Amino acid sequence: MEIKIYEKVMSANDAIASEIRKLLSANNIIALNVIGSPGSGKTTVLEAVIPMLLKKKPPVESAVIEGDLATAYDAERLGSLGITAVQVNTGSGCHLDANLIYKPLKELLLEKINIIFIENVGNLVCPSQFDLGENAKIAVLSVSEGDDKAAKYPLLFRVASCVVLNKIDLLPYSNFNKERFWGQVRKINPNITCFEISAANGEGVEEFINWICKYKMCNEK
Ligand SMILES: Nc1nc2c(ncn2[C@@H]2O[C@H](COP(=O)(O)OP(=O)(O)O)[C@@H](O)[C@H]2O)c(=O)[nH]1
Ligand SMILES: [Mg+2]
Repeated sequence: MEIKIYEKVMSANDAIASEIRKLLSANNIIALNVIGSPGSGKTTVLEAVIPMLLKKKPPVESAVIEGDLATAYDAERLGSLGITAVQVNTGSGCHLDANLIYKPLKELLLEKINIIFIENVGNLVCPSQFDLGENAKIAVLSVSEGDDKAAKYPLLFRVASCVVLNKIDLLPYSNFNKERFWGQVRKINPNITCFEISAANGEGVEEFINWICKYKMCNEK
């Protein structure tokens, strides 16, 4: 019985996700769903990436939908970059679903946007289960979280197209074993694209941006 209710929830979500996909495609927009634990550096990664995308020729214009239980802190941080940043507060909800982002998405000036970043609620589990109509899920994990997290929370790494290992600048101060981490990631998803970056000092960010731009080109109508 409970399984039937769950299926109904998911099919309702997937119907809206399909509408979102149509809307994005009609406007030639790529949506990237950024998923990771609270504090892994999702917002800082976007703070590093978005201005560099704007410097591309021609400029790549971004907008952001921010998911958090409470506050508009992250939308304020990213809005200060001069882009449109919409905050969605879920109250007690541990993830974004398609219904939560559909209305804010429709209200964006879609004709002016090339990429929509969706920063999901900080959580390594639930956001992976929901299709938001995005083109790709991006997993952000940081050195300070420990090198065993892919093995312990495999779902995200199974559904993500790319993993960003952030806070690489902290490696000398931690016992994080990169070989162990990447070995576990590749065991779960051999085709996943991997990056090591420091959103704080910019190391590795250019390579990640090149992937985003290539991904965008490959997925344009
Ligand atoms: N040392 C270091 N700190 C970082 C890096 N990226 C983010 N942080 C810090 O980690 C904390 C959480 O970052 P935030 O972007 O808010 O994480 P979010 O909750 O995943 O959005 C902040 O204090 C950031 O300054 C990084 O690459 N290196
Ligand atoms: Mg954040």
